[in-house]
Formats: sequence, structure tokens, C-alpha cells
Amino acid sequence: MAVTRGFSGRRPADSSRVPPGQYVTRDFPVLSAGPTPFTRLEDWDFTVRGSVDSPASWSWAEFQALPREKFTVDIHCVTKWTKLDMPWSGVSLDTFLDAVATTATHALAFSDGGYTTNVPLADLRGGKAWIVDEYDGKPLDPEHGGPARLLVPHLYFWKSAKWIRGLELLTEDQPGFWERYGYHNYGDPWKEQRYYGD
Ligand SMILES: Nc1nc2c(c(=O)[nH]1)N[C@H]1C(S)=C(S)[C@@H](COP(=O)(O)O)O[C@H]1N2
Ligand SMILES: [Mo]
Repeated sequence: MAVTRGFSGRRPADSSRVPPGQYVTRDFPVLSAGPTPFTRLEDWDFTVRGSVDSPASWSWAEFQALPREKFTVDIHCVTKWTKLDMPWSGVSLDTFLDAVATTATHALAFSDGGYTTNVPLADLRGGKAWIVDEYDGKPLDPEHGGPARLLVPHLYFWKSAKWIRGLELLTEDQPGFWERYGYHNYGDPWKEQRYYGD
């Protein structure tokens, strides 16, 4: 018998794409710990600093000139929504990390407004993470992190720092904003690493 699937609200989970404890939504919720900061593009840059031979920085114009990738990924938020097939455009983190010499093992992403989040460097390399400035063919909405945000789709969405301005490379792990407030240090949605101790 045919079953009509609803196209709004909670849809049946495709278990191969939806991690445990998550539900699929068509919305794109906004989750910010503070007000949306506003930075003029002429004042914006992206910096890789910390444990590096010498820091590297890209202005907005230089960032725009970097090789760009368009890709579609599923996003999983610790508040239990999963949004499938999200189309983004941006620059692979490999492009930025290849510009510095480092023996660092971790990165602390930092953002306008003071938000930080930590990610092992291995999770930012190998085509697994990007700095994105477009969603669904349009410039990234300020409330979703525009002009540019980190995107690390294989980890819970709090690792995808909005309004990103750079990475501090570290030889020892250091927790970021939510990690200090009890979120899991790593945040693998497939292992339900939501909170400290999970
Ligand atoms: N700078 C900054 N980045 C952030 C946050 C934040 O409060 N500030 N919230 C995080 C959390 S908890 C989530 S779930 C996602 C939400 O992104 P969205 O508002 O685009 O859905 O952004 C993450 N990145
Ligand atoms: Mo979140």
C-alpha cells in the first residue's frame, strides 16, 4: 500500500543518512549565542596564526580569488535537527592550511563576536572542511554566519563557527566556547557525542 510522506515537519528518517537521535527538518534554524556581528568586507580577513612558521592572512578579495568548490552535504545539529542536501560554496581548508608550515595538532577557530570552537587539524584537512560564503547560490545570510563561516559537516554544527576570522593552530588541544560549557570535545554525530562524557 502506498504511504504518502509529508513534506513538512518531521519526515521518516533515512537511517543511512540520519544519525541516531536526530530528526530531519526542512527549516534552517538560527542558533547563535549572541547578537549577529557586522564586519565590513573591506575590514574582513581570514588569518591562520599560532603555532606556524609565519602567520598567513587573506583579505576578502584574496579569499574570493582562491579556488572554489561547490558541494552538497547533510548537516547535523546537537539540538537534534538534521538538514539533508544543503548546497554550499566556499574554499577548502586545505587551501589555507597548505599556506603555512606547522607541527600543530589542533585548531581553535575564532570569530567576530568572540565565539571559538576547537577541531583536530586532521578533521580540517583532506577535503572535509571549508570556509563557505554562499548557501543555496546566494551570499551567506548574516544570521547564518555571513560573510563567511567554517563548515565541518562531519561534526555537530556547533563546530561550524559562524563569522569566522581565522584559526589559531595549537600543539595541544584547547576547548572552545561550547566545549567549556559541557558540550563534547569532538562532537561526532554518528557516535552521539553531544555532551561531555558521551
Ligand atoms: N560565531 C558563532 N558560531 C556559531 C554559533 C555561535 O553562537 N556563534 N553557534 C553554533 C551552533 S551551537 C550551531 S548549532 C550553529 C548554528 O548555525 P545556524 O544558525 O546557521 O543554523 O552555528 C554554530 N556556530
Ligand atoms: Mo548548536
